[in-house]
Amino acid sequence: TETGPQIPPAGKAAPRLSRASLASAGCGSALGPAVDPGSLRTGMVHLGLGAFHRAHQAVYTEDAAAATGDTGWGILGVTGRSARVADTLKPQDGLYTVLTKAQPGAGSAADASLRIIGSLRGAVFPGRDTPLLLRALAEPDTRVLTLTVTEKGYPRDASGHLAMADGVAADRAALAADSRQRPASSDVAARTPLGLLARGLFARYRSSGAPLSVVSCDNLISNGALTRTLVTELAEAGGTGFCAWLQESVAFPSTMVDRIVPAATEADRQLGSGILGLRDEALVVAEPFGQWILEDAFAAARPAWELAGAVLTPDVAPFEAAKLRLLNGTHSLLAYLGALKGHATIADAAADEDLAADASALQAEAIRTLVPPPGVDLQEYSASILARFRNPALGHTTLQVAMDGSQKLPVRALATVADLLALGTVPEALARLVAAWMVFVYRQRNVHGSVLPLEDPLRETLAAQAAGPESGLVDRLLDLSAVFPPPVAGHPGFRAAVKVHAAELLAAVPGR
Ligand code: CS2
Repeated sequence: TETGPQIPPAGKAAPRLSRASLASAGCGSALGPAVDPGSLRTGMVHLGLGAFHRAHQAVYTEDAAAATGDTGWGILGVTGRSARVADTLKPQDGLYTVLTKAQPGAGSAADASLRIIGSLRGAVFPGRDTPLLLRALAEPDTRVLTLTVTEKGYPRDASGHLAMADGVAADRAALAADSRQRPASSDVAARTPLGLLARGLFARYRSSGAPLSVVSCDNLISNGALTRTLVTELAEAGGTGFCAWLQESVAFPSTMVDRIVPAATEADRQLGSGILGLRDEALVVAEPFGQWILEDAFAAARPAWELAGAVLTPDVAPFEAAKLRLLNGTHSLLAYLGALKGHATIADAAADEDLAADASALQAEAIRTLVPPPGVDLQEYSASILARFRNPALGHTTLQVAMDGSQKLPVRALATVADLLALGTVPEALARLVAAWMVFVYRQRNVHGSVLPLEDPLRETLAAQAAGPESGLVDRLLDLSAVFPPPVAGHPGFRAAVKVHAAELLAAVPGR
């Protein structure tokens, strides 16, 4: 091994991104932000301050503000289970960069471009900032609340009703306690995003009562209606007056969001600081493509997102179904089959001819269940999705997409399976996806014997249910009613198809 002085990489020596460093570096204007962060007032709260929000809604919101000159749409971002992102953004005054990575050699645009975003005006953590957040949600200037809290952030049972998952009962008790105080002033920390939302809405009901729109941006079927149901069921603890106000004054438009946002690496941060001359610890990476389709059903003012490329439409459902089934379903297929086969990234999996054939077959099956959204050719849409997956610059890992399969499969694959079974077809590519997930859960290794960690909120349940002889694996996992709806679990033809694919994959991936 080498000895001698370690020379820090150039990127590490750069000063940290902040409003002051940006002003003195004089590199601002060309790279953004497109709005003067100092002029923005908070008009929007966002729950789930992960990379996806920073590369999607925050960018659309900034572009809308730049297009209109409206300074009323600064964002207060709320982190999930840890304070880390809030603590990273604080010394940067909420500023961060988006590193967009195109297909190398595609078109004339540079392969990587950087943009500074200034629309995030605060970042807080419910574990210590719940009282501040309840006040922010009560504030009449806050007119929009967006959420990206992932599939597991919507605790629901198989029929779409509120499930008493970890923290939900505590949040319900806290809401009941809030409702017994005047003014509502509980400083107990919220445990779940939905709990925070219900309590924030209650604080609003008790103060101004001004209308508000709650905009779910997660990959779920009818995400607006689902959010309304779950919040309303939680809100019962706040009393009937509150429930009536919710019904009248809070809108829950559905939305479809799309942008591939892989986890940023140290190499990405160094690439960014090479371009900017400043070090950004909160940099996010994204593909060039972005899409946002929103149901035009708001209760109050909203940013002019349509001026930033978003589409407002009366019915999001066909867009949402096409995206979930053709993009996310295929993504999961490449993630599980790819991870098992030893492919580290989605791009590598998509470049594997066998897997590409499986991906196209899954899309062909899914298309049979879809109504084309207005102006969309589903064949072209499918092909464009596979081209995006093949972008090697993204480095999107198969393990990142493989995460939380128990929450994702019902939405992006099993609803499609149920529709096809009802049409009298047993879908082979979808059966292969289900088998790949099962073998991923069971083996937790790839064909080379390397460990594939299982990250899933149902990890323990899955491991316990999978344990046992190989021959019964498919039957044991199909019994999990939290994942497999009865029409899928109970279909003998589908069960048999999954068994054939599982046997083949089990033979290819060695056991311990
Ligand atoms: C992916 C999505 O991680 C996953 O499950 O399928 O995050 C996907 O990248 C986005 O939905 C693209 O819009």
